[in-house]
Amino acid sequence: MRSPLEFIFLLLIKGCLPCAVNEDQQPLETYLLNKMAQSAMASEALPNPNVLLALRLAQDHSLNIERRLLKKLSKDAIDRMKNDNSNNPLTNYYQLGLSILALCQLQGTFSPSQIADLFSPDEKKYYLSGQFSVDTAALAILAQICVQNTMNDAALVKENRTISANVQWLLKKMLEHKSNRGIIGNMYSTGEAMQALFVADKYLVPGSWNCTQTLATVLSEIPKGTFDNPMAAAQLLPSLWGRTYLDVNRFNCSKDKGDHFTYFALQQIMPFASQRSITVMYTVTDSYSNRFSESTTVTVPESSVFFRVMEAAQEKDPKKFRFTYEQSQWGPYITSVQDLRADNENCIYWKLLSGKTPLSKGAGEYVVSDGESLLVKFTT
Ligand code: B12
Repeated sequence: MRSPLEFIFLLLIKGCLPCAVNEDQQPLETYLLNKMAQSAMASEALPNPNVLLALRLAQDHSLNIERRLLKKLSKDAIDRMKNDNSNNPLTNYYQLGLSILALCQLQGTFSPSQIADLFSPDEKKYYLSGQFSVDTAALAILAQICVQNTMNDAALVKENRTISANVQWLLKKMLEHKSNRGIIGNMYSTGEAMQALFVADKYLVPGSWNCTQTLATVLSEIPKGTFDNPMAAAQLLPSLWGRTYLDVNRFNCSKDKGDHFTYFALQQIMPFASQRSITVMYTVTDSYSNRFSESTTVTVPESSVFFRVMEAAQEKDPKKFRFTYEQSQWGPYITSVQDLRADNENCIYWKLLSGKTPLSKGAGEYVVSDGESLLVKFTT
């Protein structure tokens, strides 16, 4: 028998600190938190629910920033509903996971047996563009564990067993995509994957994941600017505190501070205005129905992003290189080239590549190099 004190101690370790940044690593986390909070306060920024979740899960809170963001989000949701007649169909399993997670956290009604079937092992559900999507698997685990935690009815043995089997399959697949530095999928899926591993730790094969190694690797990327995109920061931060989306309603750790968030405006480092120009090769290809393939070379200032290359090509020859985009939480999402539109429901989209390698960042963030071959490809 454990003493009550021992029990509370274990609960504290398990509930608040499964594997989290230590005092020495705190400046990295503070940098990211400030970067994200700064974006939330920028008047032109799209209000981002992931940012609000991350702020809520932080140990240091600014209730003032949270309140202002919540107000912006509510207004944005109403505006969207007024302007959108498309019913916003769910187009992938990541979104299904997100919706079920929200429903479960808000005590909505759902059928555990349908959820157990919905997330059954099936490669098609968890693959995007021919690649296993660790992000999708992570959300499916978080949603199912949330549902499982609400199932205290003894009659639900079968559903419980199915969910356990689904989660075990997803964990195995996810860990097959772990690099030897501890990255799960890629840099941008690792934060949510860590959350999934935290909540499903009872299903983990002992020794199959070294949390400290993963944490050290993602932390080492922060100074390189890898997570400077506020959405990337928001998806990573909760795992740095050892917390998850399942904690949003129930975290009440004694270390949490009410309104002591030391928000400071980050010094804006103005990028050195380079005089140098670089030349890149740019191609747009419809490899879905093979209607066109056009190439050109464009000259742009050094340190330009992919989007700048697309604009330069469009200016040079709008007939061949005209394109459209939509502003999203991750930045500009390319929706069409030469009027050929991406189709979310059928998973046909404009893919970004450098040579043959798909980019892990969007057009608004990927910095191009001299002599690089850039490709925008219409594909499934
Ligand atoms: C589903 C998905 C896709 C689908 C989207 C269409 C569909 N069928 O729904 C497809 C496969 C087409 C796709 C494409 C790309 N994606 Co994607 N995608 C996702 C995923 C798994 C879920 C997004 C989602 O549904 N969110 C929930 C809904 C409710 O929010 P939403 O804001 O409405 O979501 C929309 C946007 O996120 C947008 N979108 C999807 N991916 C990307 C990527 C970028 C850079 C932008 C600006 C927008 C965008 O499409 C979503 C659906 O409409 C995320 C994972 C994650 N952790 O966020 C990766 C993710 C956002 N994608 C990523 C990337 C890199 C891309 C590509 C740039 C890949 C490439 N080399 O071409 C392209 C975008 C190119 C372009 N045209 O601009 C990265 C972004 C990382 C970063 N730092 O920018 C993520 C985080 C995956 C990862 N771990 O690397 N994606």
